[in-house]
Amino acid sequence: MTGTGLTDEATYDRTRIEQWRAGKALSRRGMLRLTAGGSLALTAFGALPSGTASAATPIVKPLPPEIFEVYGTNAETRWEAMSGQGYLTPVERFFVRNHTATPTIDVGTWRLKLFGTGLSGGPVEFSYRDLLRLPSESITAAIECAGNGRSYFTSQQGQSVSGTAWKLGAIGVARWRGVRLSTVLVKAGLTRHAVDVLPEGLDADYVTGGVNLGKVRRPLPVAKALQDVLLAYEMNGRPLPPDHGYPVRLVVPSWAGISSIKWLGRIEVSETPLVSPWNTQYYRLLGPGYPAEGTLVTRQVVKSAFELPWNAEFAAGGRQVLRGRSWSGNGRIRRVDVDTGNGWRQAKFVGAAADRGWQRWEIPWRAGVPGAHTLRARATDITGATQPEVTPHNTQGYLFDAVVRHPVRVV
Ligand SMILES: Nc1nc2c(c(=O)[nH]1)N[C@H]1C(S)=C(S)[C@@H](COP(=O)(O)O)O[C@H]1N2
Ligand SMILES: [Mo]
Repeated sequence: MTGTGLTDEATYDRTRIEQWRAGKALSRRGMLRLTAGGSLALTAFGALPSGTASAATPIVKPLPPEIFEVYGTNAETRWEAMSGQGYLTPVERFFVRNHTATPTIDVGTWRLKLFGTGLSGGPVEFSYRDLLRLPSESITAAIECAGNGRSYFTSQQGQSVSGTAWKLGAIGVARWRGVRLSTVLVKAGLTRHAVDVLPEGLDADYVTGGVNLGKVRRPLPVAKALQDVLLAYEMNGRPLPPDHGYPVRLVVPSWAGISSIKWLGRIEVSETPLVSPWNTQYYRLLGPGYPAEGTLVTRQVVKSAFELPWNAEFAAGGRQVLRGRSWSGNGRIRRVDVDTGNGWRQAKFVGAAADRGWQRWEIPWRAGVPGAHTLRARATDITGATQPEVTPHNTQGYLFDAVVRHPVRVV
C-alpha cells in the first residue's frame, strides 16, 4: 500500500483501523477507553484553558436573527440570507461552529509549534510574521460541518440522532489565502516515514458529559496534508476574523469541517498513526448499517439548498425564479434537477463554480394553485454521485445527503 493511497479515505480508514487493531484489541469500548485514557492533552475535569487563549463570549461577531439561527455556541446561516449574495459567503453571513468559545489570541506572541517523531529534528516554531513571509496561495473552498442537514434525519426520516440540529446552513464558501501546509511541514523537517499530522486548536478544552476531551484536534493523513491543505490567515481578502480562527486556521478542502482546525497552535507530526476523540468517538458513522467500529467521516457528500426561507410564500399565478446552490466533497456539480410538484426539470447553472466550492443555479416556476407545496432539488456531482431519497441512518447524524423537502405556500 502506497502513502498516496491514503488520500482515498476508504483506504485511509481501513489502513488505520488495521494498524490500530494490530496494536490494540478494537472494540467500541476499546476505542472509547483509548479516547478517554490515551490522550496527552487530558487534564483534570474543569481545568482552565491554558496558553494564549482565554474564554470570551462564545461568538464575537454580531448574529442578526434574519441571517443566523443560533444553537448554543453555534450559529447557522439562514438560506434566505444567501439570496442576492455573490459566489462567496460574506464573513458576516458565514456559519460558526465552536465547541467552546472564540478565544482572544495575541498575534505578537502567537506561535505555531510543530513537533513529533515525523520530523527529522526537534520541535520547530513559526511566528505569524514567519508565515506571512512564506510563499502564499489562495483557494476558493467550502467549509461544511459534517452534521449539516442533521435535523432532516428526524424531520424527514423520523430517526433520532445526537448533535446540533442543523438545517442546511452549516456551510459557507470563502476565498482563503495562506501558506500551504506542505511548505511548513517540509521546512519543519518532515520525514518520509511520517504518516499522520495532528493539528490542535488554542480554544478551551472541550468538556462533555463530565469528561475533558482536551483541545479540539483531529488527525489528518500526511498524504492529504501535502495535497491541498492551507494554513489560512486571510478570509475573503481580510485577516481571518476571530470566530473563524484568527490568526491562523487550517482549511482542508472537501473534508468534514472538523478537519479545518481553527486558532491553530500546535501540529504533531508522527511516524505512527494518531488518534483523538474526533476520529474515534466522533465523526464515525455508527449504526445498524455500519461495521461495529463505524466508518470514518472524511469527505463531504452531495447537497442542495434553495435560497428561500422555510415556508416561503408566493403569490398564486405569479412567475418566479427559484434559486439555489448545490455542492459536493467529491468535486464539481454536474447537474441539478428541481421538482416543484410536476416531476423533475433540469435547473440552469448560474456563473462559474470552483472545484471545491458550490454551484449556483436557477429554474423558473409558475406558482399555481393556492395551498401547501413542496420544492425539491437534487444534484449529481462529477463522480456521478446523486442525492438519494433517504440517507441511511447513523446515530450521530452525519453526512445527510438525501433530497430535502422544502415546504412553501402559495397564497
Ligand atoms: N479549534 C477549533 N477548531 C474547529 C472547531 C472548534 O470548535 N475549535 N470546530 C470545527 C468544526 S466542527 C467545524 S464545522 C468548523 C467550522 O468552521 P467555522 O466556525 O469557521 O464555520 O471548524 C472546525 N474547527
Ligand atoms: Mo463541524
